[in-house]
Amino acid sequence: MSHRLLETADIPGYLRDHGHWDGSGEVAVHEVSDGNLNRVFIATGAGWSLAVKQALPWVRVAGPSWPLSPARADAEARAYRAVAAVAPETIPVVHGYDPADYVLVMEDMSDLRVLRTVLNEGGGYGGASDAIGLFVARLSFATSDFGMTSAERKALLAESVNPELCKITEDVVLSEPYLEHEHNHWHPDLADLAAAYRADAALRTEIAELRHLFMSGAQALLHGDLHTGSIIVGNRAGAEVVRVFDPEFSYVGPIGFDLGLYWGNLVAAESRARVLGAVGEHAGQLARSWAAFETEFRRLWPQRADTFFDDAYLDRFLRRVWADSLGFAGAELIRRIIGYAHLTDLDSLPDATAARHALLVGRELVLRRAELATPADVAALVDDLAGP
Ligand code: SR1
Ligand code: MG
Repeated sequence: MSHRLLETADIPGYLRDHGHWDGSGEVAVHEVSDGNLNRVFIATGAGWSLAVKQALPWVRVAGPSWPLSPARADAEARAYRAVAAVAPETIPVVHGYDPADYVLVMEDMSDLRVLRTVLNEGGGYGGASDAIGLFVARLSFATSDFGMTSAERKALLAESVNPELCKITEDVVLSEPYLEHEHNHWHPDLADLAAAYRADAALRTEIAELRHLFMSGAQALLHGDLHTGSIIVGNRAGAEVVRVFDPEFSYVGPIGFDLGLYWGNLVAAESRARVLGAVGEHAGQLARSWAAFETEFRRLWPQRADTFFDDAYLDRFLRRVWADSLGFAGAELIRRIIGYAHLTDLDSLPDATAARHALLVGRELVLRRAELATPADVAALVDDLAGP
């Protein structure tokens, strides 16, 4: 049975009927849907405001021709619960989840700004990279075989499957850009690279490995779509605020997928900044997010549930996470330039110079992820491909 789809006029009644508003005074509602999949409304009353997010039975930007189960909202609610247990300051306050109509009622964050928008306008990262490193470390450690008993982990695996959203990623991120597919599109000046990448056997094999890792590498609960459009930043009462939102792609997968998506988006922002004559912060931000992640993961390590995993294994595990992250960063860059869902960072520029740079960096990150050992190595690669 299909669920009730909310329109702007339905929101006050919905909030009253579900105990989020006592029915007194006026309520103003406006729609702020921005992401590819869902609808979001902001309801404002006297002295209060709330965000109402509903999953549609299709991909919002494509419409009913691309059906998609609204059960993705269950995955989002589950992810918020998992993060709330270990890093509540990194996510919005969730006031309630209604599984019958796939509605999340959350803290209104419209006083904050999406990190991608801030960067596109020439702003800086503030403490976003430290917060992202901490977010990934806390969530991934707590939901890994290090942070849970074997039995708890099996239960987590069983309850966290998110097949339709995973299939979207397997398709639009980790295969379609390397095939002829109607979803793909690119700037005409990049037709040479799009064709070359489709014909590149070495690249395809490496992407196949990353795709298989995404499908089978059940290391920890992920956000699953941790790009700079899933991060909101600002200042409240004189304190910096960074919040991660939109975890509807959450499932148990390889930790490097979350870090990698963030890193790919750092590179895209860097490519944009350079063509606009600004100094990008990519290198420092990648180093900061990795340091925050590694420091927190190592801090938590003595709490591991299974001490057969020794310190030498931790070193090896983190090296793998590093290399996986670089590979996924490269795949994210490539799909955002020649695949289905593009980035305003690059598409809003007058030509394809920045996109070409990011596309070239993407390929090298995928192919050379095992040999790029440090953030400085990645910074050198980004510099080298920018030309003189
Ligand atoms: C059809 S969804 C395309 C993209 O939008 C989401 O934000 C994810 O990044 C997904 O890959
Ligand atoms: Mg999203």
